[in-house]
Amino acid sequence: MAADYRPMWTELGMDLKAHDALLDALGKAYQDVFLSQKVRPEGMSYLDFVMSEVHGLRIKELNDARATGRKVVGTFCVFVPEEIVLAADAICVGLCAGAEFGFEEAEKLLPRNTCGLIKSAFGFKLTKVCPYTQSSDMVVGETTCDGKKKAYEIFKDIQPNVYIMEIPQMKNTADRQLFASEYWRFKEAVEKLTGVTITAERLKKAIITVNNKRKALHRLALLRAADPAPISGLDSLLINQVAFYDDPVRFTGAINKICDELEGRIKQNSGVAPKHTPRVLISGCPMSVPNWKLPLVIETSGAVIVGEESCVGERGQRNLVDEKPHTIEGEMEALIDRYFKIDCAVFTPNQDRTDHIISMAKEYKADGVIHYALQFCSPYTVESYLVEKELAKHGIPMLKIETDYSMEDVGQLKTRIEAFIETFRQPAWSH
Ligand code: BJ8
Repeated sequence: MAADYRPMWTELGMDLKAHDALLDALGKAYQDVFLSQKVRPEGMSYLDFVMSEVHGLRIKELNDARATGRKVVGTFCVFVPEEIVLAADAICVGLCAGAEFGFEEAEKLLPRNTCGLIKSAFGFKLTKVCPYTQSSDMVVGETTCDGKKKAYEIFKDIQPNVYIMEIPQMKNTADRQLFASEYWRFKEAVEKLTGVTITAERLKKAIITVNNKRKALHRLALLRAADPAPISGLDSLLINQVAFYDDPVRFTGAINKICDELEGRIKQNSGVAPKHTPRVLISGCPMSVPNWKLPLVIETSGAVIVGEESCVGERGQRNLVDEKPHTIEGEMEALIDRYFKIDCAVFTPNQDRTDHIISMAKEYKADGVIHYALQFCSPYTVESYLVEKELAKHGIPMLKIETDYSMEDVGQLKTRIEAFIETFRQPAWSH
């Protein structure tokens, strides 16, 4: 980090000693996981910079904005509409955490058998190491899985201004009505927080900004259909992770530049791994920074990841908001339409998700799917049975992985993943 941010972190109420330990671990992991990769696209230097300043410059930007009266809204789920936040001139940041940090503290408030994502969010808050949570003027929780829904009741004790948004569990007409009313209620809450009235013009601008970000991410996703793959799954995941923190306009520009570079690579038939390298699609729970364990194991076991069916990936970013309406009612309807399509495993039934996994596997020419569920995550572990059954009908092999944030099972994972990859590796003579 270029500057001394310690006074800023102190002002945010952070524990500098614990934070130093976290940054130290994060820096080492980043070096080992990302900077050691070969033939990375040059454009990834933007992501390296963002990550080196993820607790520095970006936090300064947030707090400079707050000093001028703008607000920061922290979120844990892709059901929270970023467009509404942006339309009120506020800033939206993701707060999910992907490290086993502060678990001991978290387990004083939560049962041990709570998923790592929830425990990590609590751990980061309780040990005062997350400058994003500390900078949030409002934190939005949602009634998705039972773990999150109940944990927010406790989170309210340790974080000011937690707002709960109700998300239905089915997709019938009555559910959509509830969903729509919750979006209108959220709009009002954001207006109250910011003192800004969200006009049709403001919302239109925000819709276009977020659509442009999604278009850039989708452009990147489509380029990964090429063989050889022009970018690693690790770098693509990192891009999807940073999408939750960075300024959306700046981020979109940087990702489009990476895509230009990748198009050049594809024309030259060059990539990050040789042609015919086994191709894997990951599907399941979201992976937040610095949860890079599984992709690292996969890509150091002889395969390349060509897509992520995940909220930190295509499930979270696909489908654009219709830009045609120009009344506030029409724009809100368009937003609700887009978000109501998200096929999270908390919904029942959830056939759309399986259909999407199959279409992604075909589009990105994946040889197999690795289904990733965080330990103790009922929605995704239970749904994996039906996903596997459907994929089998289409001749797509699937490996189920259930793991957590610890590194203890890396050896065991590697053995299982290598064996899975071997089942579809093409013999060299067949190329
Ligand atoms: S829309 S996937 S971001 S809820 S891993 S906390 S489900 S027990 S994260 Fe999610 Fe929104 Fe759905 Fe996406 Fe619960 Fe499972 Fe933990 Fe999870």
